[in-house]
Amino acid sequence: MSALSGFRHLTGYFGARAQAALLADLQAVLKAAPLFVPRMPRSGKPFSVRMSNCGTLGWVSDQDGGYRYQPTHPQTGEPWPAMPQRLVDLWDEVADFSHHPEACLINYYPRGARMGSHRDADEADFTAPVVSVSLGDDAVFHVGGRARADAKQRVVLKSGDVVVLGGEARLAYHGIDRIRPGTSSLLAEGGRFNLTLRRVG
Ligand code: MD3
Ligand code: FE
Repeated sequence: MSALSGFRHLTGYFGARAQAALLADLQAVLKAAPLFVPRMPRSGKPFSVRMSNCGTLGWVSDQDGGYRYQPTHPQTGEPWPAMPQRLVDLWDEVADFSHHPEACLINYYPRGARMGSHRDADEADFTAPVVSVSLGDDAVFHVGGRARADAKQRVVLKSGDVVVLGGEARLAYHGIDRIRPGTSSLLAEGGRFNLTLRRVG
């Protein structure tokens, strides 16, 4: 499907029962590490996406400190909860990498949320892939190339889909254009979760 090397879209990787099990894992994580509102460096403008993390490191952003990984939740000050075994197993199945992920960034998209085009460059080690899991409503995702102006392709990410971003795709511009409300019944509250497993390096 993709001309971009290293982009793998595994549609329907998790079936209904596995999605429900992942959601239960996720709810336990969020009880210990509640979703927070990340803010843009300098401007302090809030993201429309809500975030949390599990694993030994988590990605955070605020007005004063900017984008970074840190071992604790920005509001509770507690260490991030451990990564659920089901996610470590997924990494072992699809990542083809010699070390386990350190971070799992949890993004929650309420109705109307989006994520502008960006590259993930806050990690030191770009040889490791990023592995993404979608849960809940469909998302219209775009992925381009290493330059912001490169042609983009659009892909619909559905609940249970896994995307592996390695090789060239690891440094490609990408984002979420919109969520399609009412397309999944997995989340009682609607919206969409995306989990990204990462090596920070
Ligand atoms: C392509 N998340 O957390 S997941 C992010 O659906 C992020 O929440 C989106 O972009 C989401 O940074 C997209 C798929 C994804 C994740 C990481 C990538 C695509 C990527 C890294 C490099 C290239
Ligand atoms: Fe990203």
